[in-house]
Amino acid sequence: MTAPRRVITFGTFDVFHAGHLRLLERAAALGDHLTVGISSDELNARKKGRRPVYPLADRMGIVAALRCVDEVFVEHSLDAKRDYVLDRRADLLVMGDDWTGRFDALGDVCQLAYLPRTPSVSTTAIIEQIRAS
Ligand code: C2G
Repeated sequence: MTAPRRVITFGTFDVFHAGHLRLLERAAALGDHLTVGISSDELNARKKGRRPVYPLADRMGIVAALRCVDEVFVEHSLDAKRDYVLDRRADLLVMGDDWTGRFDALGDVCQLAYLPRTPSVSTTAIIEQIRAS
């Protein structure tokens, strides 16, 4: 099997941290072009019950500035993944393993990889730590 050329991944990337970076670096290493869908503020509110700390424009700017990322776009809906994958001509969809199995239905249009999350770091834990200090 030849290595997939175009990789796509999705996330909120709020209060950007080393777990996010490691996921993006590993996703990029699986192909030679990485597209990242960044959840809109409204989508994050629906997914996690709160608006992100960093607004969409800032989250997009941070992710777009990374050496391993080639392009970013706004992810408005979890249910539009098939369209996003086809529009961006992605060969491989990468997600952290907290999403394992969730997008298997897309197996007819792209390959799928669920990578292990980096332990002991999360946006929620950082927010709680700052709140408690
Ligand atoms: N991640 C990780 N290790 C961590 C924290 C996050 O590998 N310690 C990964 C997640 O598994 C995800 C990516 O980093 O693949 C982005 O994380 P979030 O911003 O929390 O993404 P999420 O809000 O779950 O959005 O369509 C899917 C969603 O938009 C994913």
